[in-house]
Amino acid sequence: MLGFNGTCPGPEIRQRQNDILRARVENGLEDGTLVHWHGIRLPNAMDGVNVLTQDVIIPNEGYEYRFPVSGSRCRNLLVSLPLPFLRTGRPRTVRPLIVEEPAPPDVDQDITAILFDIRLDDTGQFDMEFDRADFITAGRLGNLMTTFLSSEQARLGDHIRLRLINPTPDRIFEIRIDGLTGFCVAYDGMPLPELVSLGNLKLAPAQRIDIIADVTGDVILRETVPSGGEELGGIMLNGQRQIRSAPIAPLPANLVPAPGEITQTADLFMQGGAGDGAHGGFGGWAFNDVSGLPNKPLISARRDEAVQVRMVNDTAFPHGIHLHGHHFWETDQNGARTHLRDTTLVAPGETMTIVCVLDNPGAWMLHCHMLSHQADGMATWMQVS
Ligand SMILES: [Cu+2]
Repeated sequence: MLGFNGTCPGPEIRQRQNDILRARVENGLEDGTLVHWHGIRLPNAMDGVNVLTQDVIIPNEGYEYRFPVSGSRCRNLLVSLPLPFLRTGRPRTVRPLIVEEPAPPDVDQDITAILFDIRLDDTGQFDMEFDRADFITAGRLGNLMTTFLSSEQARLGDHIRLRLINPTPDRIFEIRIDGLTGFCVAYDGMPLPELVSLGNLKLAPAQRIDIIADVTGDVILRETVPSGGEELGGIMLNGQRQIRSAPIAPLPANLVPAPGEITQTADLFMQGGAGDGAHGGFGGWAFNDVSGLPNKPLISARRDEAVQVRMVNDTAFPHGIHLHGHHFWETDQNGARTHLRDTTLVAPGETMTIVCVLDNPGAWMLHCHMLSHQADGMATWMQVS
């Protein structure tokens, strides 16, 4: 397997909002690699995307990433992903990067929960087999699911923050959490203006959910679909504290510019997959009849333009579409803006229109975050000048 600093997932990085993050990457792999700082609003040159922003770091060479995290704009809970990956069947690896608020909410424990999905062979080793069929269906799903929790003990009555991250290549997690009474307070690092109840939770690859809740029993994460309750990990009770009655409040909002008049609209037709015909380009998946990064961007915008992308999923599989360097609004059927996210899950047959203020200059990837689909061509980009 690949790892950061000897482990997978790698050790957590914690930064305060507005701090400068400096990360010296030494490539000890046999292949070129990069680090992408998913969900962080950063200068384009630091985005870690081969072709668009940076050449790969070759074996035995290093590179220093350096950027502020990130004005008052970004409070993202996120993962970093070395590329390239997958065409060889090898996974990329991840580590959490937690960006703390200047005045974080008062909790007894701040726990990171990394959902994990891996395919092992019959000897228990990482399965290196490359199966073409995975890439043109739901992706390279594993046969072992678990959760890496930064703490596995809590007291009855503890007031905790739980940061759920789905850094898996292709697995959509549908889960519920027993033993917690509380609310979702942020999606993809963006505070929710209103608290959302803790029911069934769904996380596409690369999505994150922040929860603030009281511990009312053993905290067990369970898969709801498809298994109907398989245990993914837990936080066990080891005592009791006096239950406090402090209400849970929404986190203070991040400063994201509200969109003015929409100046450009683009359609993004998702195509390909098993059973579909061929499309232009190299792979089994395509956007707008091009598989792989097109020469021209989907949208070329001047800085601060508000744009809209209508994403049409005519394929037989769900896709989690991610835009780099920005967050965007999902919209409902009436066109009203709903949640700010950086990755949106679009079900088969569904159309999702997103609205985004393109206020970060550079060339930014827009791609399916099912990494098997991305590796097989489901990627485009936006140019902001
Ligand atoms: Cu996809």
